Amino acid sequence: MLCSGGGGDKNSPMITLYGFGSYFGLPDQSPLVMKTMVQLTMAGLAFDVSVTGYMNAPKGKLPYIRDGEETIADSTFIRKHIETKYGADLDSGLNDLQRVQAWTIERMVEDHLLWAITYVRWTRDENYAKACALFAAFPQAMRGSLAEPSPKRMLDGLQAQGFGRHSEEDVTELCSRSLGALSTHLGDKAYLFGERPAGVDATAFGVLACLGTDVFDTKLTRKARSFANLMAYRERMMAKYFPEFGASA
Ligand SMILES: N[C@@H](CCC(=O)N[C@@H](CS)C(=O)NCC(=O)O)C(=O)O
Repeated sequence: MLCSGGGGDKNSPMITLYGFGSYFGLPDQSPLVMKTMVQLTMAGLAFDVSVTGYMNAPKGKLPYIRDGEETIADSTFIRKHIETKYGADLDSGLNDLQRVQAWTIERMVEDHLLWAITYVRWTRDENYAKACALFAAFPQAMRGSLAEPSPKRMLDGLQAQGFGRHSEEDVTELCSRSLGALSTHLGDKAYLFGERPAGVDATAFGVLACLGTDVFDTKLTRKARSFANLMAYRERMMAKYFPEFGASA
């Protein structure tokens, strides 16, 4: 798939973004791959998406990108790369305090709320089969040892992070605090820091896109979908960056 950044044509499409692919009505099943898709687009960079890179992921996870001779793993380092190499400041409209706030929000979303997605997909009996179907649907190039051990790795990750030790009620309560903080911060603004999206909007969108799909229906996802301004924001970001996925994703 060739994606053209909204800002135009700063480079030839020499960047390849390695993702999982489109599942569950989303541009990619991974919030962090979607984050990077949005950030590349914000930077005006054209890119190809490949779903064949998982087995070669330098840090064992996606996303990573190949930019000419360089390989950069991890969504935060990818952002640093595109800002450094292409001079694109994704927080250009933000003052110093807002930049700090944006980083704080990003950590809350990425290092806390994001785990709710893993929890919802891999610990709920009613969702586990759907999540496993994801691996079954992976292209041959992404299979190998991946299809079997990954669910276990998700559960091990949840144990290490902590959500795996809590009841669904407790995880929902913890995530409600972060969703509430995000919702209050957003208020009635179009994006987290005003009328223009900043880098952190890509992160928040990726996670809300996943929590907002009705493919995985749990107490936690219903809670997430109850934040009307966050869901409207999710739709706004989807329409802006992935119009082909429309309002129903
Ligand atoms: N800190 C990394 C985290 C990447 C990450 O957790 N990727 C997940 C998908 S959202 C993954 O590849 N999971 C598959 C696995 O662990 O096997 C980043 O920001 O890129």
